[in-house]
Amino acid sequence: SGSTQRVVAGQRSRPKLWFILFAGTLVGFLIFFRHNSGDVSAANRREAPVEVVVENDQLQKPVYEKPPLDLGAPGEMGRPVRLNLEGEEKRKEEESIQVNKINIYVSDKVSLHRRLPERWNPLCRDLQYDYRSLPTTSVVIAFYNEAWSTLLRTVHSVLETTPDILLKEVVLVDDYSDRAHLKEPLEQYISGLRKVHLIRATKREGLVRARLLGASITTGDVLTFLDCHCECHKGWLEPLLHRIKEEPTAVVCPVIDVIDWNTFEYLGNSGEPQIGGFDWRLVFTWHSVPEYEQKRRRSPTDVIRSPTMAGGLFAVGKNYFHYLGTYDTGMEVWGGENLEFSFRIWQCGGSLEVHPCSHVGHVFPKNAPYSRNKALANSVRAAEVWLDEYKEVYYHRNPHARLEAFGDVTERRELRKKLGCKNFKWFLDNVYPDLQVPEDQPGMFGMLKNRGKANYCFDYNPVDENVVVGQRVILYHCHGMGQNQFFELSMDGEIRYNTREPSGCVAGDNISTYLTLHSCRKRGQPLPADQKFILREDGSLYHVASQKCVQALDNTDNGKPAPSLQPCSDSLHQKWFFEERM
Ligand code: LR7
Ligand code: MN
Repeated sequence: SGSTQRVVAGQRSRPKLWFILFAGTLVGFLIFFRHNSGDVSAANRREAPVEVVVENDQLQKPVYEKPPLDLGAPGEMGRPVRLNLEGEEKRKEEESIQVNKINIYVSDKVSLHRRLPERWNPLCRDLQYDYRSLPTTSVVIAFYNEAWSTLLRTVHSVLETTPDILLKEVVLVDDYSDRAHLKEPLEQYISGLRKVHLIRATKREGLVRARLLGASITTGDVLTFLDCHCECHKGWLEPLLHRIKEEPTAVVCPVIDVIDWNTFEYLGNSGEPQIGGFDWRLVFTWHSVPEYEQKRRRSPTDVIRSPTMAGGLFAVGKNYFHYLGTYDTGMEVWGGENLEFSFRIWQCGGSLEVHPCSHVGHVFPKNAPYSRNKALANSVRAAEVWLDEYKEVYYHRNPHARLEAFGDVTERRELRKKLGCKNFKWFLDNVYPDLQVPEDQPGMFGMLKNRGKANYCFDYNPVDENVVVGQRVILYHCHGMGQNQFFELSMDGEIRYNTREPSGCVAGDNISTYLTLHSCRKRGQPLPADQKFILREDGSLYHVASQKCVQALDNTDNGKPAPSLQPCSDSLHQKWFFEERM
């Protein structure tokens, strides 16, 4: 900072203003425009190019400056707030958690203008931007029944970290909330904030249509979406806009840091960020950056390609967003749209990236604050449009999904055709080669059932949901719901647990006799000897390395029935078969 740049004023090219019309569904809402008519016309006036020297510092000025730093204030610089409450105050705190699934009692104590600890790679500090040539953006924030302080901290953090010259407006979209503070008081409050608009849905639209409603009144070149409980770092926006200017078909996400729902501590670090993936239930997953991607990048400040996005925080060129078909408006409330959009971006010729120099914090609530039961139908829509033959792999692991009414996806399939998008196999091979692709050969997947111990199945129930490998495979009453009882025998002889990601493979050893889930080999690697099994004609499941057979055992060391490696015999307890059934 402090550098002086020579820039040519008035040279910036601006696309025409877009006002996108959504036929039918989204009519009749109220729009509150504040203080913007002057801005818009001024921005469109074209002056003859004159070479001027402008202090870059001046161009970096945010819409609002933060108030003076008070280091003693609760939560300042992202520090945790720990209150030892009793009696009435404790009760209030608990109630706020009950209602919001976030500790709003604590959030209310934290300044709406607090500063955050630096979290980007220090090399990011050296990146220079020509502010006049960057595209402008509109920030769209949809909310449903959000608490006051988390919502307004989001708004203030945008206004206080975003250079005025880059921000056209912040559009808040009220997705038909029913809380009183979001009515008149919110209108009152934002009427005092330059560049902030509020638009209300007249029925619950869900986050997809709510975001589109917000996008429809934006005037910036780039759309930047945020959740309504975020905090942006100084410098978060420039890398996103710069990348989109450089590559208009890139959709770029910030690094998403965690804000603790209970203490409002700002977590996250300046190391390599994580990227997005998914498992075969179409659940979003986080991954470390794969080696091939690290090799492709030339600097720690280069973007990181990501197969998928979490969904809430990203920037996309407005024209490109429309070219790609915005969102699937048949998706309701929450879920699925992030993977659908990710597949679409990649398969239709764009790229999805995380910029390591853009950091935004997000409050992950204690648990879901509202019903998310539309997520299944949304995921089925995504699968039906983008997965081709791999949708069977999804359905095998989510038998219930087949019964879900997902509506009509004809238009989305036509969009795919019109854009000439690539198939899902291309996506798996080229964008997400680390994902284990199940084979699902007939008769070789589903519940792995024992013939002797009737109605008992292979089951993997890790204590820690996040650690997919490392623990013992057990036997449990067959429940037929897929999930923990879904296994697959690959052509090479691995018993794979690939419902979740990363996948696990069953391994046996001579010492313990029990079976454990280990990491599967990487693509192209040889099969570890202890992971090879053969399901023989007679139903015996032969472990090649130990030359033993898998037997259903009741009297195990911990009393829980489990498969165990025993000398091969004719016992029905050594006979197994796969069953695919709900
Ligand atoms: O009906 C609704 N109407 C809304 O306007 C439901 C939600 N919303 C709003 C909501 O107020 C919020 O601003 O939409 C936004 C997202 O909803 P959240 O915050 O309840 O979702 P989430 O953070 O739990 O979920 C993540 O996945 C969602 C899948 O549909 C969305 O893509 C969210 O934007 C996304 N959030 C992020 O990517 C932030 C990082 C979390 C992760 C992983
Ligand atoms: Mn969220």
